[in-house]
Amino acid sequence: MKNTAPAIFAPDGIGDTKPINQAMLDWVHEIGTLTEPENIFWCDGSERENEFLIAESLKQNVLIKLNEKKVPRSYLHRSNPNDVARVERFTFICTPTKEEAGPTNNWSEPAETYSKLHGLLKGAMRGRTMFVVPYIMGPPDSPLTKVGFEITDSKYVVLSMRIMTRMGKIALERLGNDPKAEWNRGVHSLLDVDPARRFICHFPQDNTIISVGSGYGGNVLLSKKCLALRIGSYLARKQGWMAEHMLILGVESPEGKKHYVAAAFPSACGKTNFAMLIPPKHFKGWKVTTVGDDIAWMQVRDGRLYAVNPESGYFGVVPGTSYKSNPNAMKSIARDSLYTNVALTDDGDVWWEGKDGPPPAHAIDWRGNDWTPESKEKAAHPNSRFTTPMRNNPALDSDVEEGKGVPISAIIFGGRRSDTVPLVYQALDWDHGVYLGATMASETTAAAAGAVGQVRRDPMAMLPFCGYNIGDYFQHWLDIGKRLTHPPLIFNVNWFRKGAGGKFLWPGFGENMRVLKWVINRCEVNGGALQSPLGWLPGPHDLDLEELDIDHKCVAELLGIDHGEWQKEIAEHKKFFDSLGGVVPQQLLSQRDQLAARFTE
Ligand code: GTP
Ligand code: SPV
Ligand code: MN
Repeated sequence: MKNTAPAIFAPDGIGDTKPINQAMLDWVHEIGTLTEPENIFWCDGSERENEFLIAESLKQNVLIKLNEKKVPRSYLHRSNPNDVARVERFTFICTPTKEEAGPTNNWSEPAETYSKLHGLLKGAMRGRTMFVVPYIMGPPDSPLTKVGFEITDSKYVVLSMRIMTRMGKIALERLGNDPKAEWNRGVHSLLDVDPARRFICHFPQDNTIISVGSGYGGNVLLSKKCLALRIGSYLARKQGWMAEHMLILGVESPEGKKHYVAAAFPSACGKTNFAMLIPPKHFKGWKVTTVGDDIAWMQVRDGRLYAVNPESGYFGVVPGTSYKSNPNAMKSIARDSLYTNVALTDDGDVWWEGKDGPPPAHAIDWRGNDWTPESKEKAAHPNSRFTTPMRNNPALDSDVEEGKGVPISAIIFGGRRSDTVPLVYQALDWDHGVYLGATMASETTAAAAGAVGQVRRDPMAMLPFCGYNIGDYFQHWLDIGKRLTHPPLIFNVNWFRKGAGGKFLWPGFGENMRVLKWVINRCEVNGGALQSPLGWLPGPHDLDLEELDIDHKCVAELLGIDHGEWQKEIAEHKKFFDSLGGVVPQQLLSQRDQLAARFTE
């Protein structure tokens, strides 16, 4: 096997912080015996360690240093061109039975899968360094917070984990020496980055993840989609909480009243942008703050839903990010950032499609080839990403470290739909809201390998991330509702509806504040709405469209409900539920009947 990650040799005092927990040490020993690394590097998350790893990564061309004046302390990483996104086809939930994984997951039998993966891992780290990365997910004093360890042979993974999680000593201290402590075991090896030997496997019953053959974020930062969502959702159901693919934002009115909102949009459908929204001029005195941009862990407290962000950094889509669309993201990634698969300019800066200003006359594209504005290829990969600490976000919410979480007033579902789905509407109650989530659909994006732009059902934006049977997941949502005396109101949004000319009808980005304000008004019980077959819809004067240059006709189109389109949509709901083979709770089936009936009233 080609050595894609040659060993590094650390001086004394770096890479030697061994944990004291014997169960942990035994596991590392076991994986070491299997993978036969040249040496073991025990990470402590320190500044000194980070500097050493960066220096070694530069030597091995894992990273390219960017111009210190333009983007201080920031680096470019180019992935293998065959490895630029999540691979849903090679992602498996390995529960003891197929039923537990359910109809929407790839399942494979645990013993067989372990044995296959151990075969692939045998001797896989020869000539490489095995890094042991301790981390926690969640604010240090949250009862939901989890300890994880990731073993990896990738320096890029270690450097990314230090940004994305609370990494190092904090986790060793939390783990302590209890041999029975609960912690997640993650094993990652690049192998030779061959798509034919690429598998991302989850063993929820063992709190274990094994990922091989990839170096791309969502496949290898095992804290994120693998632990915080797939294993997380499995644990959440067992333990009575929720692990969701949701951003969390705070919104404060000029009067100083604050609400928190969680929103589930599928991959590359606008979570990071919505979480960092800056209200337009007209909304003087309104303030939006970010708690999280991708994942929410939520629990019931005193009959309300409270959310924490388990992560400590953002792994965000780069293309389209500009001072016009998302100034807070631009400020966040102006330093201390890892860029993956963007273009490199001749003066050592980064560039991508949609960045402010004119394109550079010459650059090196994401594959390392010469690029000019005349080139047919994109300079940055459509799923190029930034990795940046949340501390860099000027709009970071002051309660981001609050262990009990922030109280959620509204949950918003949303997808990328060119037609059918209005800009915004509100569910009639919790169960109806669960139905909206369960039936939501979105056009596929570059965040996952495969065709782009195809409408598919993506319940609660969790299709690729639910670690167990989707029918049980729906039931869990319904059960949580029963425990809430003050449930969040539930909404559906669609920033992506297109007009006859194929152009987006809604300006989006900061202007989404107008929709958010209506949502908040509804939470405050002072927002007007009209009843429609779908639920509550803003009337022509309920949305604050002051100072927005938009046609009345556009607004009517955005809020319009086309009965023909909805007959088809309801038929698609039925088809989807039928395809799940009888696991859908009765309440949701009857929600569909009620929806269909409202159209005939
Ligand atoms: P993941 O990190 O994959 O989970 O993506 P995400 O849901 O955080 O999406 P993100 O905010 O990164 O946006 C993805 C793409 O959608 C980017 O190219 C954005 O520019 C674009 N986008 C985000 N918000 C809007 C919007 O309101 N309107 C339009 N038209 N595009 C948007
Ligand atoms: C997503 O695809 O939803 C992401 C990016 O947030 S990744 O971490 O790669 O999954
Ligand atoms: Mn995501």
